[in-house]
Amino acid sequence: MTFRLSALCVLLALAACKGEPTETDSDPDTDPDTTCDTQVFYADADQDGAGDPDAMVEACEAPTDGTYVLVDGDCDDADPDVQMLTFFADSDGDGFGDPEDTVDACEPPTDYVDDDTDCDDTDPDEKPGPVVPGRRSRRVRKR
Ligand SMILES: [Ca+2]
Ligand SMILES: [Ca+2]
Ligand SMILES: [Ca+2]
Ligand SMILES: [Ca+2]
Repeated sequence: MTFRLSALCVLLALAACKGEPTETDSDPDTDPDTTCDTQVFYADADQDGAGDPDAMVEACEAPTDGTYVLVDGDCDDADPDVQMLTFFADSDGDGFGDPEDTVDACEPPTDYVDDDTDCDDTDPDEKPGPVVPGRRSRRVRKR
């Protein structure tokens, strides 16, 4: 009699256990689909080695439909000759840039232009173009 009751208890316990939801399948730590380290890939349509920052994909492995790379920074992903563009500082604001002071970017930063022909970037009056009559250039002044 005692044995039968014990067996019944075991059966009831098993039945109750079966009804409980199993947590292992929904646990993100043990789910094989999320155990890889995702990386950000950038589409490299012109295959110059630099990706388009506007066409990024987050995945475990590089997508197979097209060329993807791990580095971005391609300002023009349709032209393999163009990656970053070079801009020149225009400190005096005359619209002409200093060839000695450059920065690589896709868009010109504040006070930078895509011109490198300013002969004196501290003087807005010193710039390429017709020489103002009667004005003496500082660059030819020598001791
Ligand atoms: Ca590219
Ligand atoms: Ca390019
Ligand atoms: Ca300038
Ligand atoms: Ca100038």
